[in-house]
Amino acid sequence: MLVIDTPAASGRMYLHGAHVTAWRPAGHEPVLWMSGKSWYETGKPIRGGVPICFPWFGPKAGDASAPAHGFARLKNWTLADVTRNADGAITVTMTLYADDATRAMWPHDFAAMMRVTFGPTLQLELRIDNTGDQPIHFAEVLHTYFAVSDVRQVSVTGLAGAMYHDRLDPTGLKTRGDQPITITGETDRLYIHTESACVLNDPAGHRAITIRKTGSRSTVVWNPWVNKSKAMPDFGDDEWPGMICIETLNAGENAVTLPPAPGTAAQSHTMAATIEVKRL
Ligand code: TA6
Repeated sequence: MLVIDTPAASGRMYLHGAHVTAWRPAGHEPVLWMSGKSWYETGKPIRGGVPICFPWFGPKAGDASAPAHGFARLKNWTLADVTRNADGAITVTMTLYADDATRAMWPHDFAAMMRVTFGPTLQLELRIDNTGDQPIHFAEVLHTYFAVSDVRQVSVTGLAGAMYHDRLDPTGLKTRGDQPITITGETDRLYIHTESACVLNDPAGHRAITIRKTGSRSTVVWNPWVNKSKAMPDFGDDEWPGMICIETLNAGENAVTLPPAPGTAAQSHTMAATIEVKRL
């Protein structure tokens, strides 16, 4: 685990899953949520912060034995670089390459790079290179958990008019109305064809969190509420009011197809999110 502690911000990032588990810009309360029941074990995902889901999202189609949300968050990544920037922010780069274990689950060669800048904003960048000789098709998720005062009092703007899959009511695509999203029960929606920034308004927490993104055409909004929380052993039964996931991703209709580039520099795709906190 890397511990970042500078006048600009503090943070934590594990080699396990290249998993950011904390970010606290100067003058603010912690921005990312972590479960008090999280596992920190080989082969298990950390619960909270910014899990990286790759190369699939949710269960793997046709393989119930495969880990949910892919293998990236379960692998030990390699620390490639740590840099202090002119503004005092710290940039950490970690890498992951295909190996026999990943190829057994997903028969492709790839190089993944996760670059995170801990400063007055949190900058998350996931780059995937196709280092093989076949096209690759994948989903990728920065599955970010945000700490809120009370999820029943927050609202999310930025997704007005967006189409979405409602995991709780898979009767087909729905379209978001113009009203801000509020959470009144278990919520699990994949918004597609949207590049919009989202704003998480937390008036009781006296702050608004803005999530801007590039290279991402999908957004997920998730809160497990009561029953799903009880069903997750690494999620406290009474923790759900304190969190909401607003995830930056490419999945479903927006999954990525990356052609090979034999003999030249690999074809690559980069998805990035920048998180900023404003006091209300
Ligand atoms: O992104 C929302 C979601 O797909 C939910 O359906 C829920 O499964 C959540 O991810 C957490 O998944 P995990 O495998 O980390 O428990």
